[in-house]
Amino acid sequence: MSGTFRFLTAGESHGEALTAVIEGVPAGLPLAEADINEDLARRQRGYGRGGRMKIERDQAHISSGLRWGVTLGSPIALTIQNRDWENWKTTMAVGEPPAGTPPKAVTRPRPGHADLAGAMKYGHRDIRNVLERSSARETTARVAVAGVAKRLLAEFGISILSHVTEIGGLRISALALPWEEIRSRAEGSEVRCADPAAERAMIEAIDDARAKGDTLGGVFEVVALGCPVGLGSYVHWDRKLDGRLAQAFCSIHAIKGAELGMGFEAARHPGSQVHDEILFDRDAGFTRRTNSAGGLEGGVTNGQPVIVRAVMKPIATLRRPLRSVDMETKDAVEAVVERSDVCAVPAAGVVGEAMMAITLAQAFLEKFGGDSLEEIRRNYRGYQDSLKTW
Ligand code: EPS
Repeated sequence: MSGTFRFLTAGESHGEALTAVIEGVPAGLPLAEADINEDLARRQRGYGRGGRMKIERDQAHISSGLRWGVTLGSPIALTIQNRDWENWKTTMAVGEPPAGTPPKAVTRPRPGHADLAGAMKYGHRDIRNVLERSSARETTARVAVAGVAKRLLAEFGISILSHVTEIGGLRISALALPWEEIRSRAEGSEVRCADPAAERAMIEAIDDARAKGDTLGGVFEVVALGCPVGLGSYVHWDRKLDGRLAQAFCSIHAIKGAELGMGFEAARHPGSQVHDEILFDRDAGFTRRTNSAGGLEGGVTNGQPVIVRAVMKPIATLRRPLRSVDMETKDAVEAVVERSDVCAVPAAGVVGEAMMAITLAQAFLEKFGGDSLEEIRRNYRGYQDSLKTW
């Protein structure tokens, strides 16, 4: 929420709509709802999703901060309707409780979900009051916000891609491919995986988990191309960009860890095999032989692609539920079964792109910020020119 590009989201999973307000978008940025809607559609796809995605057709409606397709510098408000709301109007009414017998309270918490801790924290006797907001449906609003961040970054040649590297313990082989090839393969894959052999195995594993009433997690990788040197800082813990990215990724639902560049693998090699040797070329300037650092040294971007991988745990709603305890009766029971996905790792990759875009847009505006796109462009150009004579 902090930083130069700030946003808040609101909305329950089966409420009327998701809403976001974004503050800090410069004036003069061309922006259309279509810039946002493409990523909303990408987030809805992916083999392993459940029935809900057949109902929703997520589309952002922008209601402020734009005039004639260009940002004004004022807050941008956007809304995404929940089509499923039609089926939940009574259960999720914001006004008076429904007449007659109310919908039964949810009292059987799911292990791995926010259900029990959330209910105890907020004093809710009906877990529905927790699960509606803790649902990953909220990521729809984040992806919409990131559509604006991505639009801004694109003005400066920064683009973001993602691909799935592991589902249910099945990993891709090493891919010695250009990033653009990985991007286009992932976009053409039902599990957003660039390795066709692994893709087939992942799809089988998802089918198998579905048949068993189980769920699967995995790992996705997000890569930002075209970042200038110097986003983030080494001078304070809360300005280090690697720390900020880790926080942003771990804030995504069901994410249990994030690694940067070589990540945990760096622990298994000596320094001589980990650090990226520095080269100089008259035309290209400073370059690196490798990118184990994932584009970040000392919490600062170094001009290489910024690479983050995140691990998503298997979804907590199991069709063959785990044991739990009824919050009211304290009886041993099976956890509640809500309609859900078998595997949402492909979708989580798109959400990862969103958190990368938002975090980079914040860092970008801290370094080059101005009230208008033109002002930012001047700041950016001046800095880039200064580096040429470095
Ligand atoms: C979710 C449960 C499912 C998922 C949902 C996340 O929703 P429902 O209970 O309506 O079937 O589909 O994800 C989304 C709605 C979405 O847009 O990603 C949960 O409990 O977290």
